[in-house]
Amino acid sequence: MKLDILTIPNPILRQKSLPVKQVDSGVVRLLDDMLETMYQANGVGLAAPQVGILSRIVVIDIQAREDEKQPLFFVNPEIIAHSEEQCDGSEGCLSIPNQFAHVKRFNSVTIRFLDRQGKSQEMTADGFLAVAIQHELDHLDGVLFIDHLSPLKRKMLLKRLEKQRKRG
Ligand code: GNR
Ligand code: NI
Repeated sequence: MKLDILTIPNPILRQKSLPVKQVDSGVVRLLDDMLETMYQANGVGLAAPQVGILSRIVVIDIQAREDEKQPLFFVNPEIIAHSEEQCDGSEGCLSIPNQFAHVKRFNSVTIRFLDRQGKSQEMTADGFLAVAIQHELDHLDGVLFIDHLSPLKRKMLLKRLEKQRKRG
């Protein structure tokens, strides 16, 4: 089932999500609904608070090709290590439509999480996957990519969003 994606300034996006107690059938259904919603919106990641659910649940698929889908499911993800080096890449967010800006992130991160079967896993990611993971984990703490910008850049981006919304 496709879910509705919340956009700023919805206050739910600013709340902290709670850990999942058990990966039960309800959580699996949410993971699948989030994946469907993300694909339909042409996103590469989606966090549960973006669909109004304050649980620590994330889906990611950075594979662009339709015939080579590589969905990743993360429940209660935590960064347990990261590189010293940082990189700078352009980011967007389905909750901040059509706005992009450069954000500094760690080059590589190691995360611990529960998979779709409820099994504890660890994974090290770099490149764009590492960026997507950090972007999604931020959502679970009510943090958006615009929070990493200078106040001036954030203000300009929000102004652009307002203008775009008024144009319809
Ligand atoms: O679709 C998305 N693209 C994207 C591009 C660069 C860095 C992060 C992302 S995640 C975003 C989808 C989204 O808003 N996830 O929370
Ligand atoms: Ni986002």
